[in-house]
Amino acid sequence: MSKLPVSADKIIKEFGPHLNYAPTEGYLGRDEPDKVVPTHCCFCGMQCGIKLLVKNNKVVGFDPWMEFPFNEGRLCPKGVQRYLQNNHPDRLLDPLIRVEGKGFEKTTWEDAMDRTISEIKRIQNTYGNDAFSMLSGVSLSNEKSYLVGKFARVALKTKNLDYNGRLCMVSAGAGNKKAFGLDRGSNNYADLEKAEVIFVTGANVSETFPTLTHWIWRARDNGAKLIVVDPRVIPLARTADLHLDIKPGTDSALYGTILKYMADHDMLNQEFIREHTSGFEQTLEAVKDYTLEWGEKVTGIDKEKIRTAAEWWGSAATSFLLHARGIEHHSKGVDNVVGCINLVLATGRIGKPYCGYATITGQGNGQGGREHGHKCDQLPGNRDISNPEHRKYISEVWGIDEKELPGVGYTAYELIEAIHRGEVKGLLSICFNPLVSLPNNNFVREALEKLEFYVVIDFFLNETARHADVILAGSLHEEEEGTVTTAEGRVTRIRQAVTPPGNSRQDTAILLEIADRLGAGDKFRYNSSEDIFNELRVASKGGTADYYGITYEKIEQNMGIFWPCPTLDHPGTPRLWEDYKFKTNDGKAHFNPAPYRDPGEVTDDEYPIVLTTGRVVSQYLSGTQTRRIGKLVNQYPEPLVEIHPELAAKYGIKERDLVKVVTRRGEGLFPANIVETIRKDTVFIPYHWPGKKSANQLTPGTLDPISKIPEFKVCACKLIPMGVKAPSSEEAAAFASE
Ligand SMILES: Nc1nc2c(c(=O)[nH]1)N[C@H]1C(S)=C(S)[C@@H](COP(=O)(O)OP(=O)(O)OC[C@H]3O[C@@H](n4cnc5c(=O)[nH]c(N)nc54)[C@H](O)[C@@H]3O)O[C@H]1N2
Ligand SMILES: Nc1nc2c(c(=O)[nH]1)N[C@H]1C(S)=C(S)[C@@H](COP(=O)(O)OP(=O)(O)OC[C@H]3O[C@@H](n4cnc5c(=O)[nH]c(N)nc54)[C@H](O)[C@@H]3O)O[C@H]1N2
Ligand code: SF4
Ligand SMILES: [Mo]
Repeated sequence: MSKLPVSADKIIKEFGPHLNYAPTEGYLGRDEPDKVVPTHCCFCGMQCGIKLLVKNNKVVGFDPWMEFPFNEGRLCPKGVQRYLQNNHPDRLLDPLIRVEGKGFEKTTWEDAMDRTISEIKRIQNTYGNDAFSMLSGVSLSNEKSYLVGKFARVALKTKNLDYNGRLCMVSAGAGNKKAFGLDRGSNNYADLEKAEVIFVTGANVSETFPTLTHWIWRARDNGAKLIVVDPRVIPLARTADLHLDIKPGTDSALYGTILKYMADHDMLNQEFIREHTSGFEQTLEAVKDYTLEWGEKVTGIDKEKIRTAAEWWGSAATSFLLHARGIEHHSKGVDNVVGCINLVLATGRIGKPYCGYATITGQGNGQGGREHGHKCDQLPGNRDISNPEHRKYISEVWGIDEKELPGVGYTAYELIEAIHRGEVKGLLSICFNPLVSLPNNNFVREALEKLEFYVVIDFFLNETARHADVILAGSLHEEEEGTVTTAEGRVTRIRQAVTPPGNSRQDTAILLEIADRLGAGDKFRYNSSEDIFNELRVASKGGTADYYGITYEKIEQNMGIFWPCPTLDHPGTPRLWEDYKFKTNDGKAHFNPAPYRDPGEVTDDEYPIVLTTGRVVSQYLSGTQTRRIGKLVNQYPEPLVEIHPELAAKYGIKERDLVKVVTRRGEGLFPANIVETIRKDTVFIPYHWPGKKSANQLTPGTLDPISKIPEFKVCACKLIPMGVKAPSSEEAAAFASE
């Protein structure tokens, strides 16, 4: 890294031509930093270790953190740019308030808080407590996630709290609870290293969890066979031994067919099934007609490929199965997850070295954030808000009467529906951008316009916040102490590198002040994040997600501790189920029947093509953070629709032609990206953009009946070629900046 001042040209290149960035002295100088803070990337569930360089209370760069055991210094394109946010010109530095006819104006904290408190009280006094709701997100630390759960129930006294993991982790969570009675990936990734077969389904690992690729490649160097299931030849599939090009929405048929084949060919671990599981007979019965021919017909995968997958999986001595949103974002998300788990249980390859199973957690704290009471039906420790014993325990920890503790509230999309029909009148959102990330967003926009009062806590003005009445300037990952739980289940320390800039405040301080001013201050007396963590430890004690034995000190000494960790002298649990004592009611792992059914919307003459949506490597979620970083924007400036050359030829579509993609809910214009790596009956659009570029204008509000996850991964569409070329990506980038 050069220590000489760099030219403005270079700065502009780094931040992108569309950002009118005035370089700060700290950045230009590249002097020795004042301090180097080892912490974690703020983005995905890998939570790679990174060292932030701080100068004059600003984050000015980074160094790799070689010692952190998971990523050993490696970072992906987002990780190496993440440091550009703390100091970013778009950063919210003051609270904003909507002034009729004028838009947003800066205001004082006192004014913003007065308005917020008086509106919360007005709405709750007029319509009842549940008419004020909260939506939250799991980029937040464990401490903040726990605090939000308590804040909604004890300070706002509302049942209506849900979180963005509802769009992400809930199918996996529900499937894992059904099968194991506990919701965590069963292994740390070190168990990949000597697995003989690695089965990756619905996970674009090289783009979405890039640093995990290394562990899979390490296994391949050791001779592992890699099976990848995806409608696209994703980068990982290019180095796979077998790629199953599945038709979106048909996963449960594939796993059922493989199970049936293994049963017919004596490839089951009968002893494990007999001793340690229940439900096998009914599960096998549900797939009794699933021949290879039937599997091929439903999934579109050549039956010989299905046979090979079943042979490899059925005969391996060690194996690891990984899945992510590709199988979970479905109205059959839970079925797909238990279908995968059935394959793991049928071989008994779990709870042993190099034998693993895991869903790959998406958001930074997607794992921890789904354990501490963020969900509408959940209390800390992954307890159940409708279970009388669980309610009693948590009420005692919180010092309230159990009768005051609200019950189950609406899930995220159902909450939007309740707002739309006028039942819920007020909303506080933190760390969530539902207008971009929820399905059918024309409907979401209508709902937001119906709110009587909407307050947002964020550090950037996201698209949903534009509909707010008050915006409270909150804090970034590196501006508060805390912990997160990585996709592996490892609880690690997030360290504060700088204080929030300008008049922005720590998220925690904002929530605590609102709680205080609503009259609940006595229940929220904390002097530090560690105080909150220590209460979380007690609240989680005895729950399935037990953090009681984890302390800040222990985390620091061990580079993280894997939960469950029930006592102070417990070392933590990197690999679950070594004792085969599952957390279900009968102590056994449960097979669950997952018979095939169609997705919520199937193709027909009017909408003949399958649309699926997802991600690209350089953008993150709704893009609020990554669409502000020039280098990441330049890498993939706008959403393209991926189309196979044969499908494109059928419509006369050429590379970068504008294509109108239409579904029953809306339409959008996207430049064509003609690629041989996608199925001929399917198109793919990444979803990181708002407004007219949003893929979620098109997606349906169909939900999984158990997890209530939206069906982002499959719907029916039609393509209308516009007969004109889209502007070049440079032109588009310049346009986007206007
Ligand atoms: N670059 C980047 N990385 C991220 C994120 C990001 O926004 N950008 N977000 C983070 C978060 S929160 C999450 S949840 C994860 C998501 O990580 P992934 O789940 O890996 O990402 P997606 O692109 O949503 O979907 C994965 C794959 O599913 C495939 N797919 C579509 N339909 C089906 C189907 O019916 N069956 C099967 N088997 N596959 C299908 C798609 O082609 C796609 O390649 O990524 C995390 N990491
Ligand atoms: N079509 C389609 N839609 C999808 C998906 C898909 O695959 N296809 N994937 C879904 C998935 S898996 C997910 S996880 C969701 C994500 O959807 P969202 O959660 O809506 O996406 P984010 O971009 O994370 O929005 C979070 C907001 O929180 C802010 N934020 C981040 N960290 C903090 C913090 O520490 N404090 C505060 N106060 N604010 C913070 C950011 O600035 C941003 O404005 O999208 C879902 N939507
Ligand atoms: S893999 Fe995830 S955590 Fe690691 S650097 Fe990339 S975005 Fe950050
Ligand atoms: Mo996610």
